Amino acid sequence: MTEWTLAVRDFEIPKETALGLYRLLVQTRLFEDEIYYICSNQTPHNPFIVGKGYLSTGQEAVSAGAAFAITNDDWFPQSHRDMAAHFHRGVTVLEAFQQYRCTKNCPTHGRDGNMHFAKAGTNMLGFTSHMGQNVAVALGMAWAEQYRKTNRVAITTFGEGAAQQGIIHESMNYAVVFKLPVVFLINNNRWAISVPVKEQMATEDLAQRGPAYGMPSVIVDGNDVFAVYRACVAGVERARAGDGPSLIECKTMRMAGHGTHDPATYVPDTEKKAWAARDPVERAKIYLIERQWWNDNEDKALRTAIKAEIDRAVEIAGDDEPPDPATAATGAYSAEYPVE
Ligand SMILES: Cc1ncc(C[n+]2csc(CCOP(=O)(O)OP(=O)(O)O)c2C)c(N)n1
Repeated sequence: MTEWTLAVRDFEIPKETALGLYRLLVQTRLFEDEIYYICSNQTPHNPFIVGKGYLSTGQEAVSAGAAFAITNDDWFPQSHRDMAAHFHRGVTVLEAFQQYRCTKNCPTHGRDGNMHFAKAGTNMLGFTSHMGQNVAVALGMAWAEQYRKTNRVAITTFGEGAAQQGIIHESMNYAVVFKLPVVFLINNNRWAISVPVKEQMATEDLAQRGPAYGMPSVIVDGNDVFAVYRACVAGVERARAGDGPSLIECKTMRMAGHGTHDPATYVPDTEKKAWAARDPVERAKIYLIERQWWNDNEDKALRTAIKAEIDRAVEIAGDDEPPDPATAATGAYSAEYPVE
């Protein structure tokens, strides 16, 4: 009988990897807390940030765990809540603030805001706002790598709301038929803007779709960064072995509004409280402290250092200039990668 559960090994994560995951969680949380603070305090006459922030607060472990499970040569076509992956793949805190301001020196040189950006060379791909579309792009990357026999994989993240789109069904089916090296990673954060999961689908779990298409799947605690990491490693190993795609459903919770403009009053307080008790950053810290790999003093020092970096970056980004309109068409087409 075919085994439809993605085989996840319960291995001890090396100390340096575990510490790296935790540092990434703290960096992402503190950065996005600052974005939230700025958005809550800026005025239309004195805006620091262009547009809104779409934060990953409460679900950072999904992005961080996935980012650590692949190499920088692999592809990460991301969702709009993957700040952790951007940081892990080389975006600096300063560049992130500059991107939020759309200034001259930001990674897209003012061509995009904070939600759709990707820094060139990081193998992340600018997010497409039409929910679900970036998953088809992930398939394209995976297919290209399969064609070139490079052994590279793509891991792509999307929400449970996006998962209701037709293109997701087509993409999963296609990936299985052609054994594409792709990992579908769903961040089921329970709300698609104000629509709860039970109003999006009549089943409890998205993971059950995996076997329906012919690929293994697994449900993981999306607030446990180490569990997410192990599951992603399993999916990536399978993809690299040429066995095709897998589906990982991370049960988590968006602890911020849909965007910084949204107070999320539609989420019941009991639900917010229950998930606050499962905070992924705190849980990772406890894991490290239990193993005596970390202590409160080190934690304080880490947070102080990251906060100082954030403060410095806000200052520098605040002085950055707007982009030169004359450069608007520069870099729109790639001469570097002609069509084969
Ligand atoms: C095809 C499409 N329909 C509707 C929207 C409007 N929209 C933007 S975000 C969003 C909710 C997305 O929910 P989910 O995929 O669960 O991601 P989350 O924001 O919860 O991380 C919707 C409906 C859109 N961008 N694209």
